[in-house]
Amino acid sequence: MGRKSSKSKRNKRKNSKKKSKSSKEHSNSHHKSKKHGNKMNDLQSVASAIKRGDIRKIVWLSGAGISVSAGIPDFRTKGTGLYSRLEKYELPRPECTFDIEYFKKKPEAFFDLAKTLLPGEHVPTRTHMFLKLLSDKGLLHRTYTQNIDGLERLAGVPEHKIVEAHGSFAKSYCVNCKAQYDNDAMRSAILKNEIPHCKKCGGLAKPGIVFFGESLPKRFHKMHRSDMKSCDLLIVAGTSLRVQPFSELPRIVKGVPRLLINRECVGEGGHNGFDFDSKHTQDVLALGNCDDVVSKLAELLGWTEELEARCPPRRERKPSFVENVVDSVVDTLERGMKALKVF
Ligand code: CNA
Repeated sequence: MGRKSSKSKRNKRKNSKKKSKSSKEHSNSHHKSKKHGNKMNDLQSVASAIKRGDIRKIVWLSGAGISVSAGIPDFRTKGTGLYSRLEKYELPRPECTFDIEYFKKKPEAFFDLAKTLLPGEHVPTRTHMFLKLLSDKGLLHRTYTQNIDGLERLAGVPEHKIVEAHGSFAKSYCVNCKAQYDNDAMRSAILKNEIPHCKKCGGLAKPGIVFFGESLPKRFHKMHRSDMKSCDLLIVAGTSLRVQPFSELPRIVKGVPRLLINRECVGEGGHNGFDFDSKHTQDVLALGNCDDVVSKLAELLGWTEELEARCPPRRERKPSFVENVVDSVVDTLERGMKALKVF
């Protein structure tokens, strides 16, 4: 099945944006967990079920939102999302950057974005470290990520627990003859703004990330159904759930709680979409930044110290090129003003 961008029927909640700002959990006192026999209506009830040992097999689905605090913009957030930066390429649609047919004709936009997403330039976020903590506690069964930044691996989540649904930068190949392309050469080309070409046939080379129109990795197809059907809690974090088939994964999960952690409400409606309102639902909505929500969840679980111990100290942010230029212009002006005795 190819990767598709879907214009589905999400964001029906007209007020979801307003709510997202308030970073509040959605509460519904009628929610009842069939499997766990307890009300499942907020983070507290999810934490209590984990503490009681009712939840032991968690599947976690991620999107770009979990890496935003690492300094990697997501795609669709207005103003800061990567798609907003692509205007100069005059793409028919921003998604074309990741469209295999478009890439073959105009690879520049993709390689421009690739630089921002290249692994090795960023450190895992608090949310990644929470995933690692769940894994260390034997609670994480699997994480399916749409991200291509490799931050789950870097956080130390074991490889067998990760499904990189949209591939990764770990391997590169030629889109024409499919020969493998040297990964160091790919990295260096991306950093130097060069377009890499196959040494054998001269075709375009690209990293092994999955484009629209390409198949998802075999591992995804092999594992997702049994994982979704056997978990006893699904957590979905930092995704707009707009890319198929990934966006369908939460719909396979039935009869167990599903927790959505996101800045906005997504994935509602249709067959077994999220339903945070009906009295039979076991779906829990925690609106807000992933890092804040996982910190709260860790607190409710009594894991704050363990989470802190795993989180790297916050790095000093290096000033950007523009900030350096502005600083030096201000310095020069100040020196000039002093010389002229303006102040
Ligand atoms: P998206 O469509 O950009 O959606 C991101 C979602 O996360 C939106 O709903 C945001 O509201 C939400 N969000 C943003 N920041 C936060 C935050 N701090 N806390 C909570 N929620 C937040 O991205 P998707 O992942 O849904 O789209 C799938 C694409 C994006 C995949 O194919 C990825 O390959 C691709 N992508 C990956 C990266 C990465 O690897 N880090 C970065 C950008 C895009």
